[in-house]
Amino acid sequence: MSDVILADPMPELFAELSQGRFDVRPLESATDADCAAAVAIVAYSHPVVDGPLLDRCSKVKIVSNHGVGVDHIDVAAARQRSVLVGNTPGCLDAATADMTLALMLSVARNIVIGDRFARSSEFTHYDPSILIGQEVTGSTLGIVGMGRIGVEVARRARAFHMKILYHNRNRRPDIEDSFGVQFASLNDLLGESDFVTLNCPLTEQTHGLIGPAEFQQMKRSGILINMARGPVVQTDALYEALTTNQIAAAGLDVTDPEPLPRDHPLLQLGNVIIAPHLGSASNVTRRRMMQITVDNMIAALDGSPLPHEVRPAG
Ligand code: 8YV
Repeated sequence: MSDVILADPMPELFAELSQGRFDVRPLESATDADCAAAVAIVAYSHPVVDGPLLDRCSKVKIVSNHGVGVDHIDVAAARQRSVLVGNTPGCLDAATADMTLALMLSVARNIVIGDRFARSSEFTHYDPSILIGQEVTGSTLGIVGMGRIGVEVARRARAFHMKILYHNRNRRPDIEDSFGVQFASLNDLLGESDFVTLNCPLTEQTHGLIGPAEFQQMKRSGILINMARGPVVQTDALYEALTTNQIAAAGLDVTDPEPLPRDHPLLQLGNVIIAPHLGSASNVTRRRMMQITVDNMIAALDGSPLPHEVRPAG
């Protein structure tokens, strides 16, 4: 009999890359029998994997996360139960940075609203006075979170001749010279940037990082891009900032909650673009992510070191 894996993300790709070796049961609706039989959990960024779930899964050796962010996994609880945790760093940096730029450009240059207008019956003649956006080239970009993805965003922003500020837990002298970026306090970054992009992980320190005081600090013409996790931004404060001209617009790849309730007022605003968490969603990247997810899982089941192991913070 093949080993039982509790998994939800991309079942066909998982089966292909794991060569159909495993008997896969859904994680989100796992029964006690599924849990008791499982040797691994393949998680992704939503369903919570915590101590009580792991207690139901006494044979599980690894939680292999399809993605880099592990804020939904209680890594310390896994460690206490001798369960390994794996993730997929590195392979999704380019795709997520591409999406960061895509959202910046789309918000700044009215791509979504322009698309709706161009398809509508109202578009009867070319008018050079409509939908005039903000110039991206030569403007100032503030990157919050200068990890691997932040670095890739900076690399792309340089091609747009942007002045680049960054804020990070630790200063990164290694990249300040090579990428021409300048370290700034969060307040200075917010006050000076035309675009603020969030590319940090969700941690205790970044939970609710952008709230009323931070929106007050931003330029009125400022554009916020959230590529991190929804809870890094306080949703009510974001709505307030967008409706009282504290900031000009926002591009959100993630929201809190995700998805927003279908009647949430944020969904009615014309100055926000929302993507359904597409940061790493390119064909090449999703395949690489799944390959690493499978490699981590098989390594743990074979008792070998994980290609990418997550250890508890601290
Ligand atoms: C994925 C992500 O969308 O890597 C992450 O942390 O948020 C994304 O790349 C997610 O993990 C879905 O599997």
